[in-house]
Amino acid sequence: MSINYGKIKYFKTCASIKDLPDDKLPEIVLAGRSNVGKSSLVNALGSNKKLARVSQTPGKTQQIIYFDLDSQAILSDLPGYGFSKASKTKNTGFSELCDNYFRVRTGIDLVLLLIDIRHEPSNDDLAMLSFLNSANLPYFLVFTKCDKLSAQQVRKQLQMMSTILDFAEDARVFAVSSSETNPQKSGINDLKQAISDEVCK
Ligand SMILES: Nc1nc2c(ncn2[C@@H]2O[C@H](COP(=O)(O)OP(=O)(O)O)[C@@H](O)[C@H]2O)c(=O)[nH]1
Ligand SMILES: [Mg+2]
Repeated sequence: MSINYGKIKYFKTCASIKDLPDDKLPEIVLAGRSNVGKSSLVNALGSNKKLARVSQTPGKTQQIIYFDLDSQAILSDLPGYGFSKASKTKNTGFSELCDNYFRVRTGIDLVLLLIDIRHEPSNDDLAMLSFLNSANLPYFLVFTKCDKLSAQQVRKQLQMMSTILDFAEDARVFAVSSSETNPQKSGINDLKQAISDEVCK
């Protein structure tokens, strides 16, 4: 079995931990700072720029937005961490909703941790990665906005990232572009295949 990405549909929006959907289907979670490109990635995966709202204003959404992936999995777009000072919990940089999510949601099959290829990872990114390592959650590292750099710069940044980020040796790493103006959407097909392999195995 593999996922037909033409069949991604909007499913549900949740503003509180209380009304999460049931977790019968495998779940893929998108995590990363506000503005890193989570919504754009949903649209790139589905080749449909209207699926998820791409925002010009960082940190606005404090909601979890669910998409149905061909009735084979659900994809959860978590609120971005790092901007929403008002809802920060004391001990972590995550928004409360994002933080609580990983506590209550026990059946997560895969986390896509998105990091902007151009910038050094933030403390929140490091905290998130360290959490994923300690919780033993399967994850892919997805470096976004690669169209903003040359291929050579992308390679250089990936090398820099590998010295800063403590990721598992066998962790899968993707360098993608979800830009609407970049018809190649580089890296997206590899990522689609890898998600499908991971979730449908
Ligand atoms: N050039 C380029 N811009 C991107 C890419 N992904 C996202 N963006 C832009 O980054 C901004 C934030 O994107 P969005 O998907 O809303 O990020 P989110 O807050 O993580 O959901 C928007 O202006 C997007 O157009 C990409 O791969 N390439
Ligand atoms: Mg978004």
